[in-house]
Amino acid sequence: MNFIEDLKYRGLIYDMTDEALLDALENQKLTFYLGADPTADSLHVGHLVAYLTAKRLIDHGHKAILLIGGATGLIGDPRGSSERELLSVEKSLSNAKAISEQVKKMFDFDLVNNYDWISKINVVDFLRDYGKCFNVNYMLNKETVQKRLESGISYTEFSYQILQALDFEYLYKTKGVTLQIGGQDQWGNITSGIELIRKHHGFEAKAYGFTFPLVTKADGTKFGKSEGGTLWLDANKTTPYEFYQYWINTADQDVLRFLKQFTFLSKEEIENVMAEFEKAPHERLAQKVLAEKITTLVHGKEAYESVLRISSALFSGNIEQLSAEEIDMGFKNAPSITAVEDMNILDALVSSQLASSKREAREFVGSGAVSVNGQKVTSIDFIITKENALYNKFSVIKRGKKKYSLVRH
Ligand code: 629
Repeated sequence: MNFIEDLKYRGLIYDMTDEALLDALENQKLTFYLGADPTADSLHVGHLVAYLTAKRLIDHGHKAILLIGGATGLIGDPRGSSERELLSVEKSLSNAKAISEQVKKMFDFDLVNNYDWISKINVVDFLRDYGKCFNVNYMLNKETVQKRLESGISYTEFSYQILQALDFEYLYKTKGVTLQIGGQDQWGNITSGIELIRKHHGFEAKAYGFTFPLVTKADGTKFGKSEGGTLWLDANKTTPYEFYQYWINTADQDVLRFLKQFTFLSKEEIENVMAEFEKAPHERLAQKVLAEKITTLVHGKEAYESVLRISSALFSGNIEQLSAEEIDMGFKNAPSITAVEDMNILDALVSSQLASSKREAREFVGSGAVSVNGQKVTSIDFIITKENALYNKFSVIKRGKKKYSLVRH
């Protein structure tokens, strides 16, 4: 299977400028770029396909430039049905720094920031050199603009496509960039850039674009969100354990598509995994492989191994095998209480929501369903103490097979 067949197999090509791109992608060494606006201090899983696709291109011999939108982030790519709130310059700068560092850890890109050239263009030059190249009717026809005509769009956001277009032209001119990639939502901005390159450099100027489809889920819910909100790539915002849980919970109907788009396994390897998986879907082999690959890529091997230890300790109840950090991570979303002094087991069960009343708590203890730090509790007078806590910090209460709460001392 050649490179293009592989991209197609993974369903990574949604729109493309022309068929000649396929030959160029297969047989030439292109310099391409991908842009990200610093709207937050971390990337999230919704960005992953873009970076993974860039990595596939790099591995095939193309050169990648990651553009951080220091300037465009201050304007706001029109999205959804309402105007974005303006980002402050300080926030944009600090976000840009955080994202650059995150990307550097994961991938091998050259980084540029469009603030470096856009902030130097004065308004007269902007209108004469760039504005003049865009017919308003052409701009109004872009899908992202169309979607906002009813609810309203400011001149600021309306101008965004010109800024992204001039980036492409700037990188074409200064760095020999001839391809821009992005998600489906970026098609209008990418084609604006190609239009501008032709206007400035003549109709024969060769520049390409392609987009990949937005990731969807079979159940119709939005990809990349869980009850805890957005799934960030920053371990301080979304723990590796939460991250892993998201992928391990992938629906059977989605898992093949995700293996293609989110891993570097070959077609043959994916087919082998799927064949095993289909023999015993309840064992979730495909989800396990997916979660392993993507957690390792984003958080590293050690974090992935920690996640496995946490999962198996939560399953077996042998919490005492975990490090303090692992307990913290594993119980982030479990009910927790802070104890300033020793605490009776019944009170702890009730206040940490594992029992609805003291009477119920007594029944749970009486039937042997309760344990603390892996030891079964046999008396309703049992006291939870800081001295007996794991790392003198945590007491983990377990009720039944799966319900946990955490007492922090
Ligand atoms: C200046 C800015 C450029 C080229 C691109 C850009 C950013 C672009 C954008 N991208 C999204 C983002 O930053 O808004 N206008 O969050 C996001 N992108 C990755 C994929 C995307 C896209 O970073 O392209 O489709 C998400 O999958 O929404 O000169």
